Amino acid sequence: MKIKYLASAVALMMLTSGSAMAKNDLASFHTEMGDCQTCHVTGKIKDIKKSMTDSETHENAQCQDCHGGYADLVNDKLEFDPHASHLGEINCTSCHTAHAKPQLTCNNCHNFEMEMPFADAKEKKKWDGDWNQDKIQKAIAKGPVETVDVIVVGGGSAGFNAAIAADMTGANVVLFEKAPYTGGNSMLAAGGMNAVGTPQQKAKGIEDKEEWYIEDAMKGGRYQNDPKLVQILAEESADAVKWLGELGADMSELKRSGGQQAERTHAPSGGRSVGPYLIDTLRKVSVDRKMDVRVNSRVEKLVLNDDQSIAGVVVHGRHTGYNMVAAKSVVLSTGGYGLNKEMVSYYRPTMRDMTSSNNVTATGDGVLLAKEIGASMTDIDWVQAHPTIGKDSRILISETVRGVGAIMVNKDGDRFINELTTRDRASDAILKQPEQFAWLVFDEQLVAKKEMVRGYEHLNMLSKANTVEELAQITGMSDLPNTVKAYNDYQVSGKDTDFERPDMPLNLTKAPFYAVKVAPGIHHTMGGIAIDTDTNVLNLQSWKMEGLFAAGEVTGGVHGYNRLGGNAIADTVVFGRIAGENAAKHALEKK
Ligand code: MEZ
Repeated sequence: MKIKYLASAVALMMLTSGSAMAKNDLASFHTEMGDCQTCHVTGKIKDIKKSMTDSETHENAQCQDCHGGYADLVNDKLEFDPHASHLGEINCTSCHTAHAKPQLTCNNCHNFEMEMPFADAKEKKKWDGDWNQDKIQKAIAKGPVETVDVIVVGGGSAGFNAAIAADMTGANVVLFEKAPYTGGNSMLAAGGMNAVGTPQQKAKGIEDKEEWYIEDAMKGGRYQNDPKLVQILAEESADAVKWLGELGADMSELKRSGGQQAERTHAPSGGRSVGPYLIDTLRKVSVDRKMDVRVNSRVEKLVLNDDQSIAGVVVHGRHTGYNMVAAKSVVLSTGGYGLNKEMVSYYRPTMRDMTSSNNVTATGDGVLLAKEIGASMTDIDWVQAHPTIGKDSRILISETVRGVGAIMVNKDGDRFINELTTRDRASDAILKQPEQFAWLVFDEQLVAKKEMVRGYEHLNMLSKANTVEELAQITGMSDLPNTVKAYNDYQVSGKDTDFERPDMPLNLTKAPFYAVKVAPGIHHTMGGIAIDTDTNVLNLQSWKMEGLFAAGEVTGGVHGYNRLGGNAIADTVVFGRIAGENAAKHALEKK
């Protein structure tokens, strides 16, 4: 599929003029219109160097000044608007980079052809993989250039929740994000957030209990979870939904994820994906509270005092270089290592060649930083394959598609498992099917309930037909008509005698009918840094490392060997908040 993206009336003219087309980087394009001052504070190189922030704050404000905000960039020539996708309101220079290749392009994850303007700059000095030990040591020797109370490393949901909680506790906080945009893996989360005992459950008359939440998470994790962490997850989950509500997030929809006894996966209304929605809400809160959030800022070292307490970090800014920033507390919230090939090969060699639904940021930085200073790891080798990643793609087909009613069948159109089983079991079952893939099949009733399915359609991932027979013919699933008939009968009787699926909210009767081809791919790294119930990072002797906290996917213990759908966002919000509050209290006590 080709997506025509045209920025604005001015950019449209420039883009279609021959000379501008040849200059597919913002710098050469804009120098034709004026001098460097068009984008930078002054036109003089030495002043530009001094004035550049790592977040390219002035430069991005200039883009908006001339072109307007994202809403002004919507163009009727677009098949769909990439600005309204899961990226949310991120810096223009995240994707359209001035002097060097952008870090983030849609083609990193999507496998359709995408024409994106100003995305083809020359590869200049590589910032991405450049961790320079000499420069780190020089920055430490020079001493801190700044002092704050709390440093949060990583700007996904755990990081934002920690930073906001620390800010509300009265600490002076800086959040460093290595990517040119915040959001991390969380911004790709689709399904929702598990919580028990919420007003949302009460309003729908859903019976649920903390004991059931704990039982489900422990059973799903093959009883390898840390029960104390799971108890906190369950006990604090309703308050976490309330806190998100107070921050402006509507989590009013409810559904059931695999391995759960009740509908407890909370999501925004209208069937929208939870991740981009939540991250946009948290970003706005950080802006309203005037918090210090810096992108293009990669923490490359945790610095300790002689007594082994936290002294601060060395951060590598894309423009400002290597600097030490002092703080009494550091929160690690860098996410998992699902996209670090070396780490996956080392810890889970059997998954080395699997696709992954993860954001390009999921490279395990926090684990590496913490290990280097002697932190202990829990279940570090447990990696989750999500059963339904779009086949030959990196796009997650949310588990909630099954939760809302889709059936899962093999290449011949036969069901082979209870669709609402846990992810490990579903993935294993798919890998035992002929050609190791499956189809999710559903009808128009489901599409009407789940807005996110329209996104899959835009991405040309769906096969679509007016009858089940026609769908069977175009996909080669010869047994599908019989399977659908049997399933519809089970749905009416409320008893699935083939696979004992516990919940069948929809039948498949309303045209058009759809199918999407899926296969397992790396989704979540369950193991990571060992923490206690206050989110203190533990060392190899299980002593807490003073001033160092961690939350979210970078930690281990919460999910055991297998995470249930909806427990990742719950983990990031519950433990992100705890980490932020405790980090702030610790720093303020030590002041
Ligand atoms: O928690 C998750 O990973 C989740 C619900 C994913 C999904 O399939 O939507």
